[in-house]
Amino acid sequence: MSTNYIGVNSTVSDQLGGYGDIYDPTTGHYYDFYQITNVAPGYELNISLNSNNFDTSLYIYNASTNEFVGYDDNGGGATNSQLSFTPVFGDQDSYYAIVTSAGPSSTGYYDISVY
Ligand SMILES: [Ca+2]
Repeated sequence: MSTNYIGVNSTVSDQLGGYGDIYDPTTGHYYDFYQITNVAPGYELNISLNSNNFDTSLYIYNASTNEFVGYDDNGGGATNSQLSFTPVFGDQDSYYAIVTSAGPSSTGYYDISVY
């Protein structure tokens, strides 16, 4: 698993289905993983995932508890994703944002923001 990083109060532009991306042949989806850095526990985070190329889906995963703490498909308007969650003290370095598409075999450019 190749992991990228995104800090709080920043935006990353990347490509789903780009070189080195994870592809799961059982679901037909590409995935990009981001560890969220500079997290302050107890303060709500808002994550936005926008693309003009594909219908986005966004998951938030807590690697400490091994649980998904959030999922959104179209909460960001049109086919874009947006969700909020409040990081728990002690798990502030354990949160991952997982970028993928709603349907299979989708690729293209996107922006992910954490605020
Ligand atoms: Ca969507």
